Amino acid sequence: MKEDFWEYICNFSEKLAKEKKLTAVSHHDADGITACAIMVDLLRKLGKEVDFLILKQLDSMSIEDLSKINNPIVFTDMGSGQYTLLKENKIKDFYVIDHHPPEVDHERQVNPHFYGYDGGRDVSGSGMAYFVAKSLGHEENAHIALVGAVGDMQDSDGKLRSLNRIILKDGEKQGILKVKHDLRLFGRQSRPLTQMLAYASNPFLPGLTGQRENCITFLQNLGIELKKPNGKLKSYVDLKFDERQKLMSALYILLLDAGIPEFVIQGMVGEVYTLLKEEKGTELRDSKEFSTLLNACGRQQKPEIGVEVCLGDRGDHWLTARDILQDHRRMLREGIEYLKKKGTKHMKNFDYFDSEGAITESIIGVVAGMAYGARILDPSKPILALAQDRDNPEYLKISSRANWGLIRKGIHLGNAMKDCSKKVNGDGGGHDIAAGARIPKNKREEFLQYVDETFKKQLGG
Ligand SMILES: [Mn+2]
Repeated sequence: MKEDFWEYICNFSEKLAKEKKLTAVSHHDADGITACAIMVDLLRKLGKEVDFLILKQLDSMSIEDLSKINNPIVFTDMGSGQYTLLKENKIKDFYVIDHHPPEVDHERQVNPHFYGYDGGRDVSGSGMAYFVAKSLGHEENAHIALVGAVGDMQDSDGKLRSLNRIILKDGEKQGILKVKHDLRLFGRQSRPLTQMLAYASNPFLPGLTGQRENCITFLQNLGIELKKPNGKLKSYVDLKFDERQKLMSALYILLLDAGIPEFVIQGMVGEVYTLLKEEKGTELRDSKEFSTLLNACGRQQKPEIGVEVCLGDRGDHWLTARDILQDHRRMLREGIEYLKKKGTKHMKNFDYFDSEGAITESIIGVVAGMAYGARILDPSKPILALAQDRDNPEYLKISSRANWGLIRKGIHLGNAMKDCSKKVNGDGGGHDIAAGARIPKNKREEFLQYVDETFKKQLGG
């Protein structure tokens, strides 16, 4: 790490450590939940009085809850982009540990952007919380920080880099993390082999995804036993080295034959991070599955359960978290079924579907993303998914998704959502490939028209 950045973190931590009582406030995704847990654990170990609060987002609505807090707040994975909002609402006593693009520089904030690091790839919110903890002598949550980085998909091109790499090395040194080059399909720990293949969506496996019978034949043809000697179904991690090799090359050939671009196939193999202190065959053993469990807790409005699991609870909270994950998966399956049945509506430059209350706003973006991966949606156009706003029935929540092919042609969903929502008195924004908006219900048609025109312009038409 750059020396001046480390020095800056140490100075920041010194100030933070002088407080007696703090409230940690964080974001409801895997990165936010892990960041919060790292902060709570640190402050407890330093003998502070600490409680925590997880928010869906820090905006003009949620900020009201914060004005009731009488002690200093420490924001993690949020706060850098909301400096004006905090000031306007007279929130004065706060610290910010974040990796999102900052509005302003101030001495009670740590943010990697000021030191030339990329908050999208080099370090996550949980990573920044980890470095604050490390500067105060606590390195024991490297594995939790890594789960946050993976949750923010900072390993999406096959490996973690830069500051994330330092965290990984710290964890390896302590014997709590192991990195391996291996198949990166979801469910390598906790799902039976056939399920891992049948539920694969990143990448979509032609002929296997969604087709359990085919998966069984596929594995049998490779001479891979589906069951362990004790009769239980095997997971990927139960396979021997040569079986893994066989399966990987068979999948590689399958995708090549189906004309899937080489770079997509390469993303299927890469670094996987194992949490060595966790029980084998559980979601907690694999960083990707762990982060999915936490995201499920957040999306199902029970992020506190995720925080407790990160803090080490393997009793009631852990059991609840597993139930939440099951519910979450069922809701996603039902969402996809609903979408399949209902189909999409077409504009010139995008497709859209209105869930009309059948899919909740908290998972509709995930459903759209999965349906894209599984080719249920036309990959040649962006998709907009409409859902009822949870907090205000007069509003619609819009989730939009695109893919790399569309980005290369000029599509930028974040810009489109931001500009078009503003025109109808809503708000919105996000990344090029995934973005969202919130608009008044009665402006729906107008908004869709604006978006169509904006995409046309983006595509150079
Ligand atoms: Mn984050």
